[in-house]
Amino acid sequence: PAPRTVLLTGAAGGLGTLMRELLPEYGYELRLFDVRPLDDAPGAITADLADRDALREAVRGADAIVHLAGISLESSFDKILAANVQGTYNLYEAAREEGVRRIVFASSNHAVGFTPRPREGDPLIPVGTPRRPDTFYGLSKSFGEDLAQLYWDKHGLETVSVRIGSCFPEPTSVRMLSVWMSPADGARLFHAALTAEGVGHTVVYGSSANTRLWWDLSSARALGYEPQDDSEPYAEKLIAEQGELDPDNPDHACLGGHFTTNPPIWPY
Ligand code: NAI
Ligand code: 15L
Repeated sequence: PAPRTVLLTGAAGGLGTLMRELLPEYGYELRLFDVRPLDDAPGAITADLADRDALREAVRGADAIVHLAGISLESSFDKILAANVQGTYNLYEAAREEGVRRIVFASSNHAVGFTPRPREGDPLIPVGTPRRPDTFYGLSKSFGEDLAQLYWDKHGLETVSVRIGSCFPEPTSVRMLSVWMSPADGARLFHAALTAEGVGHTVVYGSSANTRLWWDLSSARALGYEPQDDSEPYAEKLIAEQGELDPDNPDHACLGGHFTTNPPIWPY
């Protein structure tokens, strides 16, 4: 049966806020979890991924989990280790103990961020490309994908790892013309990842059907994902403001963009 009750971790974040609005349209009942209190949502669970008892209770009875919680930019190794590595392990262990069948894991393009971006005429980057994290952050997403594979092989817990590009209401940079995932396409992709049969551990890229796409969406489409959006209508304005991506600028050489050179640092 299709999952109904879905635990949404990271519900107070940017993507969590968008998905809280969009996923219920697909019939899901969301259970919200975040270390930041969600004052406008009665029943939301305020807890840290470090709190194993709280996690165990949060996952109990859930049909599936959309795991967005964690540090979403570069930070110190120790902070990434606690939130993204230990925290994701704690979540998988709680899910295994409580018999949850499937997790949709918010991986990131930064797990393969040092992959040179395709130039005109080059093939799109496949999901099987060797992982080349561009930060400790990207390294934690690479770990998450391996953890997901282990829990599938060893325990039969399914995961779709979504290497998200940039999911924001609108693209705001020329790079984002290639990696943008509209929020509506994000919800379409998460819905496909929650409902497709027999996913085992499947890795997909998460973006819209952008004209300037860098990666291969075929494993996402194989789940039933049919992206409806394209960043191209934003191209003229963004290129007029920022110029085309400079092939000689190292900030523009790889999928991960400036994460490869001067990554943004988490504020706390
Ligand atoms: P965000 O930083 O806005 O939200 C993350 C949320 O996780 C925050 O509300 C934070 O309070 C919570 N959180 C952090 N550490 C926690 C902990 N130890 N315990 C419980 N909650 C904790 O990030 P955003 O943009 O919403 O991203 C969500 C997820 O998707 C992240 O895992 C991020 O790495 C991933 N992602 C997002 C992309 C995007 O375009 N928004 C692109 C690629 C990946
Ligand atoms: C990510 O992984 C970040 O969480 C998000 O804030 C964006 O920076 C995105 O990648 C990106 O590559 O644009």
